[in-house]
Amino acid sequence: MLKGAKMAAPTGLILYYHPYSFYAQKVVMTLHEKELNFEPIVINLIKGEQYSSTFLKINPRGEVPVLLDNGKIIPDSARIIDYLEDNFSNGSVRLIPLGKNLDVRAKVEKYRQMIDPLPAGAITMGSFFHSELCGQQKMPFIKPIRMKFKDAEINSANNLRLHAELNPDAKSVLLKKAENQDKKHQLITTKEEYKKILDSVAEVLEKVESELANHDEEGMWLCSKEYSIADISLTILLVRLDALGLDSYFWTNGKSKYIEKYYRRVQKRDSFKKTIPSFNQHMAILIGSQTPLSIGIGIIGAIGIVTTVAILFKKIIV
Ligand SMILES: N[C@@H](CCC(=O)N[C@@H](CS)C(=O)NCC(=O)O)C(=O)O
Repeated sequence: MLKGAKMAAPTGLILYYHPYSFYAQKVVMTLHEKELNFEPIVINLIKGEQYSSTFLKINPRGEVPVLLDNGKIIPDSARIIDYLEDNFSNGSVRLIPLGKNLDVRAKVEKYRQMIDPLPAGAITMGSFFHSELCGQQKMPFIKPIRMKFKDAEINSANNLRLHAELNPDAKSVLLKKAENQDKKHQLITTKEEYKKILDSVAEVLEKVESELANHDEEGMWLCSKEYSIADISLTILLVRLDALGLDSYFWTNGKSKYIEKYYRRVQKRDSFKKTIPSFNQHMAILIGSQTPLSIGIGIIGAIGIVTTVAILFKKIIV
């Protein structure tokens, strides 16, 4: 049994996740929006637990999120969200409006199809190689973490090939992933290519801004008065861009004032507060994520992070 695994909550749902995972955040927010109990199990991506042979048996891709419903394994955020919507909507909130308004439903699907394909991993990792394009990076992407992720990105393809040799059952999946990783690395480390990725985000956000600007009713979210699955995609995208310091690239300082307003509003939702770690939670996660080696180097490592965080605190949390 994986470390931290406990008995399932009454729904029988168990979620393997990490609080910083972009894709896991979408699922966590969906679960909270639908007010579904679940047992969260953290797979420590910073320590590389996703490639433990135990976890690779659950998901040979070595990725979170993965949902377990009474033993049934469902990987991939989009599949999980659809599964929850299809199987857990009786008596709980629907995030894809059904029935009466086909236009709304089509719009939700349209925005989901537009936002979800944006490459969150490439956007995130690329920002660590082109910090001149970013403004103030925020939690959790403080300097020691950015350096750690950058190193992990540089070593990722080799690491995948190593785990492929060690885990014959996951070998072909991991080798394919390593091949894709090589291509991704090439793209994100080339500034012109990374800018093209940001252009594709800008294109989507322009459509979102004009949708929000054209709402003629009060209290509208992206597609309707009900917060939908398309809103979850948009919310988590904005959270990530903001944390990477790309908010100033895309929407702050009057660049996209409807998105700016939307982002302020969505942060007040309960599900947002339960999904996106608070400052104290960040501290606990970052300290808890130290590898045995850095703990071996001494408590200095932890103190270093706490101090860095404390120094950055005033700059970051404004
Ligand atoms: N298509 C998958 C992507 C999942 C994914 O890329 N998860 C990342 C975290 S955001 C991960 O687990 N990465 C660990 C790794 O690849 O080593 C989904 O939508 O769930």
